[in-house]
Amino acid sequence: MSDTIFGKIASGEMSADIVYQDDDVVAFRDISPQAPTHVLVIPRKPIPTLNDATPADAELLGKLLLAAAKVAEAEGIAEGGYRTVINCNAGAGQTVFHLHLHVLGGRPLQWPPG
Ligand code: IU
Repeated sequence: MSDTIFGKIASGEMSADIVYQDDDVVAFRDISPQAPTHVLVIPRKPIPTLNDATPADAELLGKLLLAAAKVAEAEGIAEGGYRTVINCNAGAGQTVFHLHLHVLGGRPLQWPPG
């Protein structure tokens, strides 16, 4: 499988504005923010889409969510409200095929999303 730009960010080969990282996940600011806070949380493991996650990834998927909550707290948006989004495949707008969780907040968010 060819490496994506997010794989290169995870390995340190490419720079990003990293706000949190540990052994399993990396969180960095989106280069084209759609809200005052827009952070992407990725697993270091290169899973292309949510469809490619397996039961063996269950703990890792939980870690993505826990990291998102940690980022929200650090960004000061935990109490005001924030949204987590995983776009799965092109029809949902996925453009980078390395699983990533968007963390968006800092402004009122509409529902449903477009
Ligand atoms: P999507 O769920 O695949 O649509 O989200 C990809 C996001 O990755 C999108 O919001 C881009 O702005 C963002 N991004 C980035 O932060 N840095 C990059 O080098 C690239 C895309 I390429």
